[in-house]
Amino acid sequence: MKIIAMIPTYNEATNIKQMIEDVLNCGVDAEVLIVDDMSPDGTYKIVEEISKTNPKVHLLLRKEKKGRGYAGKDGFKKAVEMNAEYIVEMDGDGSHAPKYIPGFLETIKECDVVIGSRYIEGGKDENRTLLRQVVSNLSKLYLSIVLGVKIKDPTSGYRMFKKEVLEKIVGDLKANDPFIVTEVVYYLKKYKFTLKEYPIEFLSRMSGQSKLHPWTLIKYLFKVLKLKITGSV
Ligand SMILES: Nc1nc2c(ncn2[C@@H]2O[C@H](COP(=O)(O)OP(=O)(O)OP(=O)(O)O)[C@@H](O)[C@H]2O)c(=O)[nH]1
Ligand SMILES: [Mg+2]
Repeated sequence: MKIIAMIPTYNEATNIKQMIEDVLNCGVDAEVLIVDDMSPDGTYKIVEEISKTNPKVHLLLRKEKKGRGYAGKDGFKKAVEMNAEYIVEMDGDGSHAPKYIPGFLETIKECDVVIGSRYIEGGKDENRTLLRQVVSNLSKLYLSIVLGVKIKDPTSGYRMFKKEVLEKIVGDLKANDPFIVTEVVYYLKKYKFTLKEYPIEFLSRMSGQSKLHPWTLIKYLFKVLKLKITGSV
């Protein structure tokens, strides 16, 4: 059984080594696929170095059409090509602790997709900035109203997919930015895949810079509407 942790990275040089080690030691036999957009801080060089001696560590270096969305789509495609049975999507900044992967794996036996959830019993959000709390809660409400999504944590980017799910949806994905997280939820609902939420404690990024800008949040609201009305981002 092949499990691949697909991690998009941009300027995560200070976090990536620890992330890779934590995935490799998470308690199940998982491989790591880092999808980097030529990070100026040299994240990919660190990964390249590790991959030379560890066959479980892979680097997908992207040189064109940079962005979290395109990187995610390419990473999903690559993981499917590598014939992973289960694909875990997670951030490379330490927010998504790999220790939950065994729990995801247990849970996915009963569904198609497991969502790491901050907002169910046992889950927690360490991100104490008021802006992030408000954004998460408003997006949740907004998504349930506009898209009819009933997930408690629909904006979580820490998820495990069965390969068949990604094979079905990957061709539909068009988002160039973090909106891909919501776009995926839209298609999961459209194709009626079964979901389960698994409690996670979301940690603040270990170090490095956030790439989230307020403008992204405003655009987000419009993108959800567009997705609903036109069926595509
Ligand atoms: N390949 C690639 N990865 C990206 C890009 N933008 C962000 N990422 C990665 O996507 C993951 C999520 O991005 P973050 O910057 O942590 O976004 P966030 O979690 O909303 O914000 P903070 O945690 O507050 O910084 C991280 O692993 C980033 O390094 C990009 O343009 N290309
Ligand atoms: Mg983050």
